[in-house]
Amino acid sequence: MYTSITAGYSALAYDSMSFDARNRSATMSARLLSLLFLLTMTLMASYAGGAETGLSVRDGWIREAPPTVSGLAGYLVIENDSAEPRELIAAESAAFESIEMHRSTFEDGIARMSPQSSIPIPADGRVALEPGGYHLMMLAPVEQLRAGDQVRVLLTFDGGERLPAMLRIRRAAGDEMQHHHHQ
Ligand SMILES: [Cu+2]
Repeated sequence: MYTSITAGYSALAYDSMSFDARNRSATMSARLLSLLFLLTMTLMASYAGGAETGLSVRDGWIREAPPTVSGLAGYLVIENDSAEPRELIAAESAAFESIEMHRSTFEDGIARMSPQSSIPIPADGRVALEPGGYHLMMLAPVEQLRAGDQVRVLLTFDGGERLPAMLRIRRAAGDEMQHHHHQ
């Protein structure tokens, strides 16, 4: 029943296929082509991103924490091979509800962390997000992450460029002090 109706319909449609319809399908393939082109360019841009903007990321990892901890600390190194100082202004990941940028300080025997609106990357230099300093505060993991898991994080910089980074979950050596998210 369904098949015959469909067959009838498509025969009809074929019969009455006007120049317009054919033109539409030509437009469709043109659209598909331009979409592919765009996709290719986007991929190329993200690969070339490092070369063009001078920014690159490496050594990404996330400190494994018990499931009761709602904020995990993420670390990575961002290199800036350009003559302009740059800033990391945002980070996001499908694996977390949100990601903040924090800086840990240790003053007068008290460890604190404070939210940062950006993290500076000096010209022709690098910034290391590492324990005791800047870090990504990765909040509310969508599912529990275990050592060995990999998380994709998208970093946004002040010029609007975005760079993906892979961060692997691992235990920190000598992890006697857990990085709890502040209350
Ligand atoms: Cu923090």
